Amino acid sequence: MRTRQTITTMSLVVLLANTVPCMAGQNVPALKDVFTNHFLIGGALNRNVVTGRDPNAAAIAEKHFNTATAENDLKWQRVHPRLDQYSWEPADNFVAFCEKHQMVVIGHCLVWHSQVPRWVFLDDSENALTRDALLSRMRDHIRTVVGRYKGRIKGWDVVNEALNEDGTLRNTQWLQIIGEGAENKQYDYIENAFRWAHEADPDAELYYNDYSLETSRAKCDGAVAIVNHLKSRGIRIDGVGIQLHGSLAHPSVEGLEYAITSLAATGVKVMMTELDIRTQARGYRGADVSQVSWQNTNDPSAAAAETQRKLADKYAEIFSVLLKHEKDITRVTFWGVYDATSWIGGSPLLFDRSYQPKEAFFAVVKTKTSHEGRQDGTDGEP
Ligand code: 9MR
Repeated sequence: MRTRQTITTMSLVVLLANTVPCMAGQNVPALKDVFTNHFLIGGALNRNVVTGRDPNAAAIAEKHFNTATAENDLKWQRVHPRLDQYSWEPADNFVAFCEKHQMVVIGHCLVWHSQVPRWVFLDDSENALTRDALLSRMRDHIRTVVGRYKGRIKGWDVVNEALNEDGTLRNTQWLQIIGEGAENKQYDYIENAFRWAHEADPDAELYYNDYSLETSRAKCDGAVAIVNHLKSRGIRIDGVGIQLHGSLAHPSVEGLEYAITSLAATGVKVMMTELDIRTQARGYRGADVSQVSWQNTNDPSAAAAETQRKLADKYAEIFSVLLKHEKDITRVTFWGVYDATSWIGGSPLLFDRSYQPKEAFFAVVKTKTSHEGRQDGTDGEP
């Protein structure tokens, strides 16, 4: 009886040992190893991944990523839903997961016009806060959140998506109330956010993060202006995140190279912080989730061989550019772990809905071999 039970248990172990690795794509090289001499490789993690409710996704993350970003749980609305209430558990779980798996932890994000509760900008009578009151609210939030993870979160997206497509500052409540419409104060909320983040954790890296920097030169120039402004005031900024929400048709090589080289020329690190490539040919192209609906994310051809080939080609093109500019690039983070975790629907990541590596995964790995081939004068073949 005992022997039979042992055999049954052993068969189960063998079965699981064969299933789980296969589900997590264990027989393929780990992306973090492939790019170990080039840049960190990471992903945005959601609650299911870090709490074990999606163990196959967690297995992909553990194997392939050496850095991770909280997809949502450090956003103001999630971590600080009410004036006197912080909600730490999900963010704590995220940080603990990263530490357990030796991942560089990235905090996203401190000051953003989206996913921020209404109360933040209102006083007790529901009137707009004064400039000083909003500054003090922002300072408390930054001190509390950055302070809690001092020494544990390596880098923060301090200000997220502050720019319009034409490179001017977006007319958010942060700008309206703190900037007071005066030109000389327009960068004021950004300056203060970076200053207070630095005070709260002097060792943390501080980033400005935005989308479409690789498609709009004017917007990229706006990001360059932010960096130069902060530097001219002696305020710490370590890097700029190019989110890189791409599509099968963009970015162009020229657009991506323009963004990388012009940002790097300011002396900051450049990182791809939210990489995905939407497979839908039509529909909304930006990164604002409020514009995304079932109609424009539904993609009946997502799994088609032609779509997957185009996806692989676009990823390969992007990674070739990233490797070419590797001296300026410190990190490449995918916005999700596998397709079912993506905000955008379709088939935008390297692992499909069954957790299997896609053609795009192998195309990305191959860019490394080709890059090394180019460097040592061979064609990259073994
Ligand atoms: O992927 C995120 C999605 O789950 C959220 O609903 C959404 C709103 O908070 O944010 C998504 O992530 C965004 C990121 O925080 C900032 N850049 C654009 C990303 C995609 O919308």
